[in-house]
Amino acid sequence: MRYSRSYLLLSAVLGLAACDSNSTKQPETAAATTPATADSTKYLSQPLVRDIYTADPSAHVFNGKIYVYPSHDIETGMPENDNGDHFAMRDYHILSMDSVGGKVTDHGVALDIKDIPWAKRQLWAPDAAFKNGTYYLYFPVKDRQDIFRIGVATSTSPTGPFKAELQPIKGSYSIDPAVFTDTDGKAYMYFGGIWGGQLQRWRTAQYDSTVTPNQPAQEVAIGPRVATMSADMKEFAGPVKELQILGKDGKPLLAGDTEKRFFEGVWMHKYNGKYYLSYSTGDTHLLVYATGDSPTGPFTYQGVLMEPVQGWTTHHSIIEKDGKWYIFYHDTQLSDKTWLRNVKVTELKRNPDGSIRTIQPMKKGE
Ligand code: FUB
Repeated sequence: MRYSRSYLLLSAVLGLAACDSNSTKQPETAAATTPATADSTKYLSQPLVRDIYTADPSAHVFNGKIYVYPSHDIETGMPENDNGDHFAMRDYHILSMDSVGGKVTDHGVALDIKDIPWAKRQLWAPDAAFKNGTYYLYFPVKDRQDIFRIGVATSTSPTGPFKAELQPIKGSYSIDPAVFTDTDGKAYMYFGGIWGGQLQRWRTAQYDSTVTPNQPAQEVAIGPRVATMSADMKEFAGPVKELQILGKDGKPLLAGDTEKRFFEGVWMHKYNGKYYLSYSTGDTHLLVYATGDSPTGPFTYQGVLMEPVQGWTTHHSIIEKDGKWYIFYHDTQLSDKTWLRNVKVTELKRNPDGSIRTIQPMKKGE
């Protein structure tokens, strides 16, 4: 992910020195750091929690209850750069609620980076799954070579604590895992993110750190990856494949089509037998979606799901609860800082043909 503009300058001007990178104290004062000028009425939805900073919400309904698996943003004082080094998260907290709009519980630390034997830094956007009495937490984190890999941890409770496997998932790379279990019981992991998410460095089976983030505009855009999960949900059962996303003209989206092409934060849901692949366009700040007839595509671009939020970009998930559909996402309402985000939820509405109505996360006139 990202990528600075004004914050690079601001950090330099303010001389933001590195503070204790292990500290988890500072974010606990999120509400207190809300900018004095913040006008909560300009946002479509309000933060789900205010005592910690949270981002990248992957929501699931387990046993009739909503669980949200977010990143836990913290202030580490790392200068902002295009690698996303300032997103130096160190643990996960899981949130739960009986219904949207109900009381939200923060269940405390569910997994700490110090308990992942192979991890070096940056616990980014996680996801979760449930199978045969076990809950699985999937997480991207940089290994000792500073290469993002995806790990898995298990628990008998949806809120943890989770115990990490000793090695990352074999053959995994890049960021933003999203695990989707189809109606036939087959599970798939979707993943990937360009720029700081390193996906462009995996053009071949070998990691190549020399590949620059920006792809030539005329090339076919790099696609998100998918792999089927093994029966125990801890490994890939088959090869990792690149997903094809086509324009309405049937041709693959190009790298220069930055308002439509995949950047990061993929999610899959199924509605009326169709597969909806949604993702962030990153540097153009949109959430968009494409549909297909199979969980592995090809997918055809359909349109914008959500207009830009306050903050550099957002990251989302989509669930159904009690006959309604909801989208969880984040913005920077509480801090106005790109690396200190807060998760939110709003209803997702469809047209009779199944197309999704575009959500405007800031109220009109703002
Ligand atoms: O939270 C770190 C990264 O920011 C995520 O992995 C991306 O999707 C973006 O939200």
